[in-house]
Amino acid sequence: MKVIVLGGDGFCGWPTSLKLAKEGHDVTIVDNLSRRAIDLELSSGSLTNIASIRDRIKVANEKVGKIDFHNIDIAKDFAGLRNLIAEVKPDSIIQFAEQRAAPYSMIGDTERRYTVDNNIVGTHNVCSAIVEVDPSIHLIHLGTMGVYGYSKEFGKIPEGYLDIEIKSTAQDTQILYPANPGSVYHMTKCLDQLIFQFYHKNWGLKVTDLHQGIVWGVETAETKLDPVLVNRFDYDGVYGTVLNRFISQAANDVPLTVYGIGGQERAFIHIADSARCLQLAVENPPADGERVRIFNQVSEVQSVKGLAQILADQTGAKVQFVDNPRKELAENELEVANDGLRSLGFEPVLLNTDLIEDVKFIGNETKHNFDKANVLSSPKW
Ligand code: NAD
Ligand code: USQ
Repeated sequence: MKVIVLGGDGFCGWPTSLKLAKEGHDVTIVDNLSRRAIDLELSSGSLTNIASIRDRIKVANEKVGKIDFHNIDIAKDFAGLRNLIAEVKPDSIIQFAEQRAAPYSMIGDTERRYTVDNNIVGTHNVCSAIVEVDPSIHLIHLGTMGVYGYSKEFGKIPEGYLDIEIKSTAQDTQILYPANPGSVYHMTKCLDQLIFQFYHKNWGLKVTDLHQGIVWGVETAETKLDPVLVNRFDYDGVYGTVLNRFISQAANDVPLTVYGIGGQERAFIHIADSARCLQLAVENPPADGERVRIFNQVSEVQSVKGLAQILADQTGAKVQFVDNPRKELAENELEVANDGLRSLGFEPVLLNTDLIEDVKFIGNETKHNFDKANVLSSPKW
């Protein structure tokens, strides 16, 4: 199949592009390299030494499969995006290209507006370009578990739609799960959902929205094929996500930074599983006329202090409880359905398996890039 991967130079997009190419799909990456620019802006960066996009593409074509690259800002260059879609004629488009860090979106006015402008306009441009060029193209969007808020208020979190009873008519129905974002970034993912509902209702746009949990790990079978293909790995207080931060901290003898009392439960998925789920979504599009399809792309639920304990047990790392810079529940219970992707063949890799390997890899390969000043760099909100 032909697949356009928007945001294909990023942490999830790069290994997904490699995986799809390895499986024989014809991949076109679109990226404006804004994430690399933010590395410079924040004076932090990937712990792994990521190659230039030019070198990545060259080696990927030699060792993995067919991958092409176009530098387009999908939020600012609508014509460029539309023309590329018309030229490539993809079966699917994967939309990773959004500003994805909650802390970054909460730094201040500039970052709040950038996150909204970039994410909402970019995602809307993709929908609009698809209906201009060919409404049968399957759009696969990366949403987030954060659209639901992380509570058990309505029981186990379903896949996008909540069963409800309307009291006045005693009617049973389903509604889009009530949005409950915890940051401007998460709010943009809630707004994306409304764009998809309308484009589906009016033009029959075929959409799969994947509400992904926190992605952890760094390497996949394909990124390991050559050092130039290595994936990025964020560890700082703005872009680093909790388990990867703990892995980098354990590898560098820094106490694990549990925010608050660590009672926050979140859903997790390994980077190789994330790429595998994208492959499943590409190869199994929704049926004609099916409503916006929503899957929870998660493997398991863990609490933050539980994760810290697993790493402490495996590596001897110390744990420190620091003031939580975020406005969020100090503790919550979370239970999440993931039947949709499982029904397509997803068999999750659970935590313990790769954890120690990742600590070793990060410890051996990246110590020279680890800067302690970037560990507690989150903004407060
Ligand atoms: P990332 O920042 O590493 O990658 C995003 C890529 O998109 C970057 O390469 C960036 O340069 C590009 N991009 C951003 N705006 C663009 C624009 N306007 N035009 C073209 N390219 C643009 O992020 P990631 O971790 O790979 O996340 C990818 C997607 O998955 C995001 O939408 C994110 O919300 C979602 N997601 C990520 C995680 C996670 O834990 N990393 C979890 C759940 C969901
Ligand atoms: N946390 C710590 N210590 C740290 C870092 C974080 O205790 O050093 C806590 C946070 O307070 C939070 C939890 O860990 O309770 C998760 O934080 P995170 O930074 O790992 O994840 P989050 O900000 O939610 O965002 C990440 C991705 C985002 C994606 C989201 C999926 O950056 O793109 O949408 O995970 S989810 O969390 O399921 O909504």
